[in-house]
Amino acid sequence: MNLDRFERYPLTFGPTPIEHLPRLTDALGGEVQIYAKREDCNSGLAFGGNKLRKLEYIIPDAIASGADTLVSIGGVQSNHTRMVAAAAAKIGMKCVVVQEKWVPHFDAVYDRVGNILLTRLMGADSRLVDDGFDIGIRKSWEDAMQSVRDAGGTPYGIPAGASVHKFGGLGYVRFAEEVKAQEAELGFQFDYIIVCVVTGSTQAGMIVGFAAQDRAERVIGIDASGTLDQTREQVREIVDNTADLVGLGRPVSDAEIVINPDYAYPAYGVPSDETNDAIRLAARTEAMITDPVYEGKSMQGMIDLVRKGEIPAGSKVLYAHLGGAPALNGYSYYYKDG
Ligand code: 5PA
Repeated sequence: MNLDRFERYPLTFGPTPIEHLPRLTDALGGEVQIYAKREDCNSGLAFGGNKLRKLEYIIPDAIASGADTLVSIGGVQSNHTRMVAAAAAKIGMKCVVVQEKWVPHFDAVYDRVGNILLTRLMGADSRLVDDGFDIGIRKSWEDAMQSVRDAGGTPYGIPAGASVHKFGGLGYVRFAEEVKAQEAELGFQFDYIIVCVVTGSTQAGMIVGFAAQDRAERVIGIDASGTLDQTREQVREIVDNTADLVGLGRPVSDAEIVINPDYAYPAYGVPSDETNDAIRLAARTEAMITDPVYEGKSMQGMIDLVRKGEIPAGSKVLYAHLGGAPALNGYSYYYKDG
C-alpha cells in the first residue's frame, strides 16, 4: 500500500496534534484515558476540519481537469461547503455550492451565520434550495453543474462530504498512517478510535488505513446521519473503492466496519439533551468545542460507551475531532444559559 503515488495539494499545516484530555478523562471516572486528534485545528483555511484532508487529494484532479469552478453540496450549515469554498478561494477558482434544507431546525439567523456566512465571505455562490436530507447524488447538484456550463464555465463536481469521489477516501487512509507514526513517538497504541460518520469517507478512509495495520474494527463510527443503512452502504462502497485504489491487497470484512447508530436521535442536525450535555462537558473540562450536528454526537457516544464500560477500563481512546464548531452559531438558543 502506497499513498505517495497520489498527488496531494497541501491545504493543511501537516500532521495534526494528538493531545491528552486529563480533565475529561477524570470526569469519566479516570479508568479510560481519553486523547483527541485535532483535525479541527488542521489548517489556517477558514477554521479547517476533516474535509481539507480529503480535498488535498481531490484538488490536483480538479486543477488537471481544466475546470474553473468547484461545485458541491451540503446542508445550510454544511462544513463541507465551507471547506470547498475555502479551497476554491485558495487555488483561485470560482465556487458554487448548493445548500439544501437538511435540518428541521428553525432559528432566525440559521442561514446567515456560522458556516454559510464564511462560505459567502469567501466568495462562493451559495444557493439555498428546499430539498431535505440525503447523502446521495442529488439533482440540485447536477443542476448547479449544468448552470455553470450554461454560463460558459467548466465545473468540477465534488459530491456531499467529498465522499463518493474516486479519491474521497485517501485523506483518511493517510490519517491512519499518521496515527501509527505518532504512536511510535508516544510509545503506546490506541485501543479505540472514535469518529463521527455521515457521508462516510472519513471513517471509510480510516478503515482502509487501519485495516493495513489489522485493527480496522477498533475504529468506532458514531452515526450522526440517522439514516444508518444508507450511511453503512456508502461506507462499504468507499472502503471497497479505496482499498482497490491504494492496493490494500485483501478484502475488508463487514465485521471491520463498525458503526454505532445509538446517538443520532432525534434527527440529523438536531442535538438531543444528551448531545448538548456532552458538548458542555467537553467545553467545561477541556475547552474543546464540539458542535450539535456531528462532533457533539460522537462526543456523546464516546462518553456513553466509557460510562457504560463498553470501552473497558485500562483502554486508551483517540477521539478524532473533525471540526465543525462554526455551526454552533446557528444553534445559539440551546446555549443561551451555557
Ligand atoms: C462531517 C461531515 P463524513 O461525512 O466523512 O462521514 O464526516 C462526518 C462529519 N464531523 C463529521 C464534521 C465536523 C463534519 O462536517 N459534514 C458534511 C457537511 O456537509 O459538512 C458532509 C456532511
